[in-house]
Amino acid sequence: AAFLLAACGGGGQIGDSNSGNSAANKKLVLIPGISAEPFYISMQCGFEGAAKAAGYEFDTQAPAKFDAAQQTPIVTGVLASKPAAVLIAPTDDKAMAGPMKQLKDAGIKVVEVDTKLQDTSIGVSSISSNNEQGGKLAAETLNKLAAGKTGSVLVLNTKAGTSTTDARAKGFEDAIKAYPNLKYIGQQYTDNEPATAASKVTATLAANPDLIGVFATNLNSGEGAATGLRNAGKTGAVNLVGFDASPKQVEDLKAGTVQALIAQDPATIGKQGVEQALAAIDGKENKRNIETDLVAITKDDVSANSKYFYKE
Ligand code: T6T
Repeated sequence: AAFLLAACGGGGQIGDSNSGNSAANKKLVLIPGISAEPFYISMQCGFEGAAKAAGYEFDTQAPAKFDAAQQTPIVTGVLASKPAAVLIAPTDDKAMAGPMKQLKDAGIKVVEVDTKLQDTSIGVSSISSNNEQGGKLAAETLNKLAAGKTGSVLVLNTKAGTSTTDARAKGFEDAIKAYPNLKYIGQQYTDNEPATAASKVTATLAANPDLIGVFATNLNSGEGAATGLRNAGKTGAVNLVGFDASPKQVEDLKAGTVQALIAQDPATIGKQGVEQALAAIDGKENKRNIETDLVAITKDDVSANSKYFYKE
């Protein structure tokens, strides 16, 4: 079924569907990194709006966990349904190459949205934030928040092999060197589980009582880090810079549990993904790499940046 997502609002009626284009193959499928997650829900809104406007059928199929072993059978199932194009956020920059190549070999156009493979020969286009720049922005923001104070800073990352969060950690690591008062104590992986993020923050605080900053590289690690700081009674004492802007993250920012968020523009990623898919289907030229907006939001400018808040 190709129902427009209720969360998107404005962009059509629930139950709208463009199925029935039987003459040509006019179907697009989106495969996000994980289901029921505000970043990808917002991306789905952009995807559905653009697909509908172009007169295409659309469908979204997501794994329950951000995990290549769970995303692979979804790709295989989509392959059998032979859509004209697939927009996909690969959950691993190497492990998803095989399944995605099967799509390409079957004549299905592949567009990478958000994350991408190391192998650049499978997708016709990759659309994402400049994630390395986002990591740099996080380091600059933590430095401003520290206001000259000395202490340790931690990166809470998700899973190694995720192109986006790896790039954010790298950008952060390179940039934090410019601030000698901020001692970088390395990164810890959370497996994209908020509970793991919370316990890693608590353990790091016990081992490093001088902790003054945390950069959480995505939504789940940020939501979990906020919980960890809350549990340890360190809200506000340790500056937390998160990535993404889920309703919960924005609430935490307003409440002062989180000091800054680096927000992305997932709806535009979904929309541009459709544009690139259609270009490939129509035999037009693709833009191989497309960069979408990033913005650092603090409590002071939260209302001015509401257009960046994600849907859920
Ligand atoms: O940060 C986004 C996305 O950009 C990343 O690739 C995976 O995590 C998120 O979906 C947020 O959970």
